[in-house]
Amino acid sequence: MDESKLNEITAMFEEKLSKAATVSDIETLKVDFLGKKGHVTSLFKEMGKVTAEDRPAFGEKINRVKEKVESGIKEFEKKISDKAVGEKINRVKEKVESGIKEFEKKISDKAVYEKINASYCDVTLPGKFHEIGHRHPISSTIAEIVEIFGRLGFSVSEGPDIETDYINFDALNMFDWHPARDMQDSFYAGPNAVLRTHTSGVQIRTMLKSEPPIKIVAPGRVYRLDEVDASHSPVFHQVEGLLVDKNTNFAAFKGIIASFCREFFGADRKVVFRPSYFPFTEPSAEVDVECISCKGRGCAICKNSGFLEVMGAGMVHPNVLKNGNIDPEIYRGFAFGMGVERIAMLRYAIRDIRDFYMNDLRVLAQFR
Ligand code: 2NM
Repeated sequence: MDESKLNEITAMFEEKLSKAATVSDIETLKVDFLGKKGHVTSLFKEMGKVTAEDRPAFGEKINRVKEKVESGIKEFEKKISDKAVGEKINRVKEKVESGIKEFEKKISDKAVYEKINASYCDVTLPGKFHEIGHRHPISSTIAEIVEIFGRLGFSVSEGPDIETDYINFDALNMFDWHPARDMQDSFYAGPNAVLRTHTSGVQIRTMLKSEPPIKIVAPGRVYRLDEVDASHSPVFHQVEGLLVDKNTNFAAFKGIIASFCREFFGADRKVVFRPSYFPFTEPSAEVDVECISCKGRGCAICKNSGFLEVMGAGMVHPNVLKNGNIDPEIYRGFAFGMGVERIAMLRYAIRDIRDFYMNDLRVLAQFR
C-alpha cells in the first residue's frame, strides 16, 4: 500500500468537488467517498495489509484524507446553504422593496387623484350668486327727469357744491335782506362761501360763459340748514332748468313744463300754473299736477286738494339776465326748479324722506 493511492483519491475528490453544483451532487460525493463502500472507507479496510510498524502513520494519512474530504464537503455545504440563505434574503428584500414601491404608487395615485379632485370644475353647476347693486331711487328719478328734458332739447350742466355768496344769492336778485341769506338758513363755508342752497348758480355760470340760445338742466345736491323731519333733510337734490332765447315767452314755458309733467306723472294728468313769487323770476308760478294716487278725487297724499305741487318756475327776472351778461331787451328766459326727493316721495308713495338716506336695503332694494 503506497501513498499514490491516497493522492489519487484526494485528487479525484478535489476534481469531483470542483464540479459539484447541487446538494444532490454533494450527497453523491458523501456516499462515494465516506459511505460504507466509499473510497475513504475502503482505505481503512486496507489497514490490515500494512505492517504493524507503518500502521499508525498510514492511519494518520488516511485520517488526513478523510478530514480533507469532510472539510471539503462541509465547506461546500456551507457555501450552498449561504447561497440559499442569500437568495432567501434577496427574495425577502425584493418583496419588501416591491411592497414599498406598490404602496408609494398607491399613495402618489391618491395624491394625484386628490389634486385632480380639488381642481375639478363642474361646469354644469349653477354659478355663485352675486348681489348686483342698482340705482338709488333718487339717482333714477334724476336720470328720468334729465332724460325727459333731454328729449325736449335740454342738455345737462353741472357746477360746484360750494358757491360764492355772490353767485348763490346776489346774482339771483336775492338782496341782503332776503331771509334765505340768513346764517340760520344756509351752511356758510367761509366769509363769502356757502354750500349752494339751489343749483341756480349753475345757470348763472352758463349764462356768463355762453351765448343764447341756452337750454340746460342742472341736477345736483343742495344744502339748507333745516331740521330733519319726515319731509325735510339738510341735504337734498334739485333739478333746475333754464331756457334763454329771443322769442320765448310764458306760453312756450307752459307748453314745455306741461309736456314734462305729462311725460313724468302720466299723460292724462291735469297741470295747473298758480301765481307765486320768487326773487329771480317775474312773473313766477307754482306748478301743480293732478294727484298721482287719487287722480284728483282727493286723498291723504294731496291733503284732499286733488293736486300736488311739483315745481316752482317763472320768466327769468331782467336783473338776473343782466347778471348773466345777457341783454334783457333782446332776450327772454324762463326757469324752473324741482325738489327730487319730494317728487320721488310722491311718485313712490314714500312718507318719510329719511327712507332715502337710512341705506336700509329692505327699502332701497324695492327700487331695483
Ligand atoms: C325755482 C323756481 C323758479 C330758477 C331760476 C334760475 C335762474 F338762475 F335762471 F335764474 N334758476 N332756477 C328757478 C326759478 C328755480 O326753483 C323752485
